[in-house]
Amino acid sequence: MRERDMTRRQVLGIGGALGLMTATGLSASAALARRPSITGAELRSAVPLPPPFQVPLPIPSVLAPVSTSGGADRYAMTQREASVEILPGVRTPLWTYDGTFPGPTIESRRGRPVTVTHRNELPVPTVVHLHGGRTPAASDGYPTDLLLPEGWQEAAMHMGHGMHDPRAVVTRLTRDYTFPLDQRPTLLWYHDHRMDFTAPAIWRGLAGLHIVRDDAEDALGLPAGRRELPLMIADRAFAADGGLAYPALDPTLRERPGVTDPYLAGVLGDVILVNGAPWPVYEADAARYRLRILNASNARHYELEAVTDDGHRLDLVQIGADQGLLAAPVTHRVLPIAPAERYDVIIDFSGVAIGSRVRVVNRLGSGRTRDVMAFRIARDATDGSRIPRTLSDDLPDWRRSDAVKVREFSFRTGRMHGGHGWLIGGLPFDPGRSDVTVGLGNVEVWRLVADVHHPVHLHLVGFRVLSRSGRPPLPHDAGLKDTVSLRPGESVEIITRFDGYRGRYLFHCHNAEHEDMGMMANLEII
Ligand SMILES: [Cu+2]
Repeated sequence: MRERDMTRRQVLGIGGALGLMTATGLSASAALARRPSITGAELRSAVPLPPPFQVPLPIPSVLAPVSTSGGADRYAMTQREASVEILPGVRTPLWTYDGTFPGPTIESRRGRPVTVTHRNELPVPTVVHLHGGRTPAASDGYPTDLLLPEGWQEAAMHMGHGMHDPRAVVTRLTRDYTFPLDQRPTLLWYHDHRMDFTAPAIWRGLAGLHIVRDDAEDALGLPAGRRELPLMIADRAFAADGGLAYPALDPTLRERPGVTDPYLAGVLGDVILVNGAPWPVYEADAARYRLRILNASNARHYELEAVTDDGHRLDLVQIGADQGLLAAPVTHRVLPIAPAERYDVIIDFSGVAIGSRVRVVNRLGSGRTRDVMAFRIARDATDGSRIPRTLSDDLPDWRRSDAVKVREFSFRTGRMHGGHGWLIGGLPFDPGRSDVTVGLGNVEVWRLVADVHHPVHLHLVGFRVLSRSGRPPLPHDAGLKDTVSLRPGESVEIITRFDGYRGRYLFHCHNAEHEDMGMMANLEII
């Protein structure tokens, strides 16, 4: 950050969400007591927006491997600029994986390694992280392990507020990421994770899906094939020229990180995209569907409901969490989903009148952001699917007494390099600092304490939620998670075993703007 900017921010005394609350006359504690439903500020689009439920729901294409020899699959992907029609009749320049948003989906099998050769033809360095992957550190996409574009000058490389990271492994033009995928089957997603610039890079389009399957899950009889739909939900805003609006201090994303002051708590858009289409509609059979839902938004939270034309809510039967199948189904009427969380949900349209609609709405939205997408129930159908009462029997059941250590981390606003930041344990991220060192195989309990909303993500391991502010977990905390939504003022306990691989990993807030403004920490497994 440059001195001129730091001085300006000091003079304004901006404190992000808490500063804004103070400015409106609320004390921080009063504001937290009100539990604001949104952390962040909304950008308004400058182009006319289409009516809802007109654009068909796209399904991201599945990438074909370039080779499948030796028990492993190899893929190749090019990161490049592309002009894509998101709003009907409007061309939007994006940064993409292979020319599409979302990027192509990778379908893989548990325990069968996948190597993806990424080629960077974008104008800036990138980093690929497979969110939820149990991945050796060298392929986990540490934020300074940059993949440089061909012509990038080292001297111009921004390294996080002047920090130097001697452990960074930097490559040029291409890089192989290898994923063993020795893990429970689930929906993962890959996205950019570059130091200081993750939020604007994801916003511009660098996100895609990666599904892991296994024989046991295939044998359950869940809805499959056309009746299994991935749903990547993300909000965006559009500028007058059709490009994506984003309040970056440096729109080239080359040197100066950060966003303008009103957006320090997070960037929200006024257009809700599902699989890259605005408020889409899907023509469905009157049958069960398996919805693999991902919130790929930078900062927007949702509380999803499925509402019929005559106003009643359909059950959302949760069968899986971030890290795979639950032990048994959990039925919701309203499903909260924070940035980076995934929910595996069965919805049954068999009782819905043919020709009518089921709208998926966000109870936390208002105006246009209340709608997400719709299903039009187009035809009667036979349905051989089922929802077994037992879904899996391999969930870890770590006990408090297994834990060799209990740690506490605060996730709070604060000062960073003379400006506004978001801090873990009072500190902004520094790749050169060791924050947490854990012995391989150790079980620990972590207590995570929040000021505003912070969806906290651990790399490498899944965890279970033990408690929320001293009370039992919520129904949607079931199963194995890799991202937990801390609500304003809340203290959440999680438990995990740090197994898999040794090396340098991360934990961080997945409000992507918070992440870029310091809210990450190093997790060293030895
Ligand atoms: Cu956060």
